[in-house]
Amino acid sequence: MPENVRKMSDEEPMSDGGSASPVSRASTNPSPSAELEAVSPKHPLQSDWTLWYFKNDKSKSWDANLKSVITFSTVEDFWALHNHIENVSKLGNGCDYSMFKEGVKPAWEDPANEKGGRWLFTVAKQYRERTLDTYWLEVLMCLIGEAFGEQGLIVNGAVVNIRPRADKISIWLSDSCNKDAIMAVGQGIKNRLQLNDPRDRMNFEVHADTMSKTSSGIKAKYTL
Ligand code: MGP
Repeated sequence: MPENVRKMSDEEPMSDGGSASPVSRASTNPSPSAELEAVSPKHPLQSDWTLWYFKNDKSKSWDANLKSVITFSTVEDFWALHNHIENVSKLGNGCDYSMFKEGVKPAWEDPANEKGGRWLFTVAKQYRERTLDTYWLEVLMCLIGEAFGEQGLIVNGAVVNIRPRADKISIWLSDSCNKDAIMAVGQGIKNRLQLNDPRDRMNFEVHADTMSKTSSGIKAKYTL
């Protein structure tokens, strides 16, 4: 495992109780031996990615609850990570996973996000067991596979929110004005996840609107 990839077990926020820990499914260290790596080198990704975990601890601020877990840069380390952590459907209510390009924090305030927005869709609670894990994995594969070509340069990352009413998956973009690129990414996600039912609506929301939203909610800039 490259030196910049920290082991999941090194992370302090993963070890205490409360909401489900994303590492509880792990029983062995999946990193391949040095010998195996020498014979069969790992396949580098186009970008390095960081997994983040948000733990719903009401005694702490939003920012204090958000922790980076691990950064990876190869296909093999992505799968090792995926096999190592808890499925999203098993996380506790109020928890999130985020995966963002290295150096970008999954927060509106990050300079890479502040002028951007997100494609958002909800997954009804009754589909958490059946489809949420598959949707999230497909979104992650679109990200690490840089599946949107040139238009995908505006992709910063993705977030899954586990919430009591309905779970949410969003793809965060650095831009909220370049309609062609925004629509291409949104349509790419819809196609990949086969969100073909008219009820499978995706909304593009500008982060600046989300930050200042009132209880009445916000108006989507685009829909698909
Ligand atoms: P949420 O976790 O994105 O959605 O935001 P949730 O829990 O479904 O709530 P809803 O308001 O969308 O119905 C919940 C709260 O977390 C926000 O109201 C903010 O207080 C805080 N929060 C969320 N995000 C993504 C950010 C962020 O990027 N920066 C800061 N400072 N706070 C955030």
